[in-house]
Amino acid sequence: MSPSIATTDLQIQFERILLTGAAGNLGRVLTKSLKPFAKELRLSDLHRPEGLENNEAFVECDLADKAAVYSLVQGCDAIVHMGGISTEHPFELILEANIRGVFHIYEAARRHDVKRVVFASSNHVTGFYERVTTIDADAPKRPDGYYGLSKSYGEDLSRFYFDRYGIETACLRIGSAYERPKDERMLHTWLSFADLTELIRCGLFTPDIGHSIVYGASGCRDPWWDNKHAAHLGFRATDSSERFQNDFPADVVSDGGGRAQYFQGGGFVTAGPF
Ligand code: NAI
Ligand code: 15L
Repeated sequence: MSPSIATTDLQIQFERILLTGAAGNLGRVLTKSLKPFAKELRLSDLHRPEGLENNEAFVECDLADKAAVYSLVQGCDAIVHMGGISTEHPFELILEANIRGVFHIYEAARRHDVKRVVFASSNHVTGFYERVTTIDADAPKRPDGYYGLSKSYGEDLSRFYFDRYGIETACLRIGSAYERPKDERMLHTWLSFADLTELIRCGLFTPDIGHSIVYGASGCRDPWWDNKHAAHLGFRATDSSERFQNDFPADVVSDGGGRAQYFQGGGFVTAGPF
């Protein structure tokens, strides 16, 4: 299906956006906040989220099931791919949900002529950089586990689908998207829900993004990530972790200590082996 974007009084909209991972922490937020971006949101997850309104279109689907993903994507003109395992786990589980899963999403996008994807990548693609360094999207990847490796694969896969088939993707290397930071590390990595929504809006509607990689963080005092290569997306954070600064003094170990406190990936760098 070709990307049929219609102009309304409010703003440009897609006909139907697929949101995977709709039952997850971020999916439940985005089910509401992405509504203005499409005439219809098609929601999907392994299980039906609680509290869906009657008119909300939900399709139960395991991302590891190729045929099911093909029919899930049919009729959509953009995809916001949030589904998958979101923390460090044994490789075999990550393989099914994240690696096979993202492949199925892109194959389905190719088959059904979907031309725009926003992919929830992660800061764990570069989790083995030290906290004292500031990196940009051109820094070589240094995944901090199987989970980070799966997101790295998703980024490479989406690059391939752009080069070969012209499917445009915004890869969002999301930091820590929660209502508020939970520890000192998240003063650097926090992404507010409002800024997450804005980042997705930029990923969906900015023309000619090709294949773009952008770190997803709100403002903070000492940023670890420089988004200079993603300036064309026009993302401007409106929130900042600054107001939580006093909640987490720098000299209090609040997120694991040791190697976890040395590297940007925090506790992910020491999770496992399984
Ligand atoms: P979450 O774990 O709450 O939600 C993920 C959803 O994906 C769950 O509802 C789960 O049922 C679904 N899922 C897992 N395996 C599946 C499969 N095989 N088929 C279909 N659905 C499956 O995670 P959260 O926090 O909502 O994150 C959403 C996305 O953003 C994830 O891809 C995560 O890796 C990514 N992300 C999140 C960050 C955060 O701070 N929350 C930071 C960086 C990336
Ligand atoms: C992620 O990629 C995870 O999905 C999320 O659970 C958080 O731990 C986040 O990164 C983080 O780095 O804080």
